[in-house]
Amino acid sequence: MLEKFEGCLLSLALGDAMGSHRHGTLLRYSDDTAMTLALAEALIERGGPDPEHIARKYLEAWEREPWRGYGPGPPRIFRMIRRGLGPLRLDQRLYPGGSYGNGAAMRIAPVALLYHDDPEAMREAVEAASIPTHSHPLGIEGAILQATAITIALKTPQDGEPDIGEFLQALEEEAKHRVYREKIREVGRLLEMDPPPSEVARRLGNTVEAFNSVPTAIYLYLRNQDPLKTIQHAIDLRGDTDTIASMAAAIAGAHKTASPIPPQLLNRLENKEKIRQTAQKLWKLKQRVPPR
Ligand code: RVK
Ligand code: MG
Repeated sequence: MLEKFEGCLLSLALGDAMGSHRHGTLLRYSDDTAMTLALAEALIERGGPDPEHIARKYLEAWEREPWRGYGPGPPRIFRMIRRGLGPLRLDQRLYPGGSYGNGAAMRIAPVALLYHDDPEAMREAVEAASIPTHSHPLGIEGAILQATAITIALKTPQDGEPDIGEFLQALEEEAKHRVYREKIREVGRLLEMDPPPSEVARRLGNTVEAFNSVPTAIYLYLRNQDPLKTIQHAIDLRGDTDTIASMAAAIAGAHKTASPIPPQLLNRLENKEKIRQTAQKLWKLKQRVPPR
């Protein structure tokens, strides 16, 4: 399980970095990984989800590294928090009903790792991790589906295959909104065909809205399973490549660990050891958090 925790976060960061198309020897990651690490630290420091503490950790991560490539909303929210507002649900001042961008889903992996055997606690923690910047029900539901996919991948034996029917059924049970239920069914139909990347993008989406990227990431994982193949396929889809590659790879890494990734590639990942240590700390914390 420790290797699966490490595989999830390392693949997440590698997908983010490769999908960001920042060329150079160093594979530099973006806001997806920066916020994932901030969320992990918040959970580790408090031993669980405290939404106001999580909001402060996001703010601090942005203040340290504002150049990571954040979406349009979060930096505006962080400036409002600095002015003394919030710190929760300030996205509702920017977008009607809050943000349904994929920003809540892209960073949710630490919650999935910590609560993979407790769906109720996981849903609560997903909400706590989302509402500092993404309080729209469709934004939160995207994060719940991404977290659920990671939990199933964690339970799938490393050398085994996921049962596609069961996998999609478990996701459909979590999906309350029609847009997600329909996209999950579309994932099932597309897996029975061999569609080119352009058709996958057209039918599932490849843009920054959670409902146009989380089901796409789940499809890419189920199609490829291997973390690196998943990332390459995500890049072929174009659009929001860093976040879709990152979310898909987080699921693939939770299933397969990071062991199938060539070491010469993984060694180029920025802050690889810090990411690995974060996974180890979450795993240690997990030993102390018994299922309810
Ligand atoms: C550059 C209408 C809405 C909406 C609502 C749209 C970074 C807006 C990350 C908004 C991610 C966009 C990516 C992104 C997203 C959201 N009505 N439109 N209620 N809610 N939108 O600003 O953190 O890459 O067009 O919250 O989710 O790596 O600008 O950003 O790939 O979705 O940007 O929502 O990041 P934001 P984010
Ligand atoms: Mg990004």
